[in-house]
Amino acid sequence: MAEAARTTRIPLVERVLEANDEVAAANRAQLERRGIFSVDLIGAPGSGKTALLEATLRALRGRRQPAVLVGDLATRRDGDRLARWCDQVVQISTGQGCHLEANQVRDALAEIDLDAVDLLFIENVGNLICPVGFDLGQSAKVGLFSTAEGEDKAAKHPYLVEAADLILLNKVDLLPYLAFDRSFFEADVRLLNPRVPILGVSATTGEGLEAWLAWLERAARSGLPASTD
Ligand SMILES: Nc1nc2c(ncn2[C@@H]2O[C@H](COP(=O)(O)OP(=O)(O)OP(=O)(O)O)[C@@H](O)[C@H]2O)c(=O)[nH]1
Ligand SMILES: [Mg+2]
Ligand SMILES: [Zn+2]
Repeated sequence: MAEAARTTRIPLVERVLEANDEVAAANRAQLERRGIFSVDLIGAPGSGKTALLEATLRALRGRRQPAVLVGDLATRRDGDRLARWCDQVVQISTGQGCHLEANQVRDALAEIDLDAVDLLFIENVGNLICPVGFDLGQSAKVGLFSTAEGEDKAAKHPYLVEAADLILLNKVDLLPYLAFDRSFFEADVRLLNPRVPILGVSATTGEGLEAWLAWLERAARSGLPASTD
């Protein structure tokens, strides 16, 4: 009995991921055809994804034509915050869903005037685990950690660190008040992903923002190898 249950369940999960991958590939093709560089921003609840995007959008005014998709289980609060800095924001309500899926991104892209966009940010649902497994069609995955979560969170979330094209450590302004050893955090990241850039930032004070913006510009210009995992 147990054996039969196992053999029926595994193919079903695989089919879900395969279907997601097909839609993600179509999203990627659509974005690449238009030359739109896209970032899937993945981080824990409260790590500062929206705050970082607010600061980023503010800095990019007049320099770029961004759009933002933001996923949340409930409320439009993040969408409302981001809409202060960007004309094209779509809030995706996931209900009980703890990650974004490619079909939600496809539907949200249909709400956007893509002719007026050259950079797309996707704020994933606050969660360090399953968003990693769902390709959305993004050009790059950015893993956002914050000092307030503790220095062990990279080691405890290896799949995000391995898949990330960039690791951001937010809330560095809080370091003087926390028992957070930045060298421990960075050593854990290095073990999992030896070449990934690690940038310390503060969405609140703006520290490190220029380095993050420079990474974005470089990645958008060179077109990072599209991340598909
Ligand atoms: N001190 C400090 N606080 C920050 C920083 N970035 C964000 N915060 C605060 O952290 C809290 C959470 O920030 P959000 O931007 O809402 O975090 P989020 O990751 O978007 O959260 P969810 O969307 O709910 O997963 C807010 O109170 C922010 O003001 C930072 O760099 N330094
Ligand atoms: Mg948010
Ligand atoms: Zn999930």
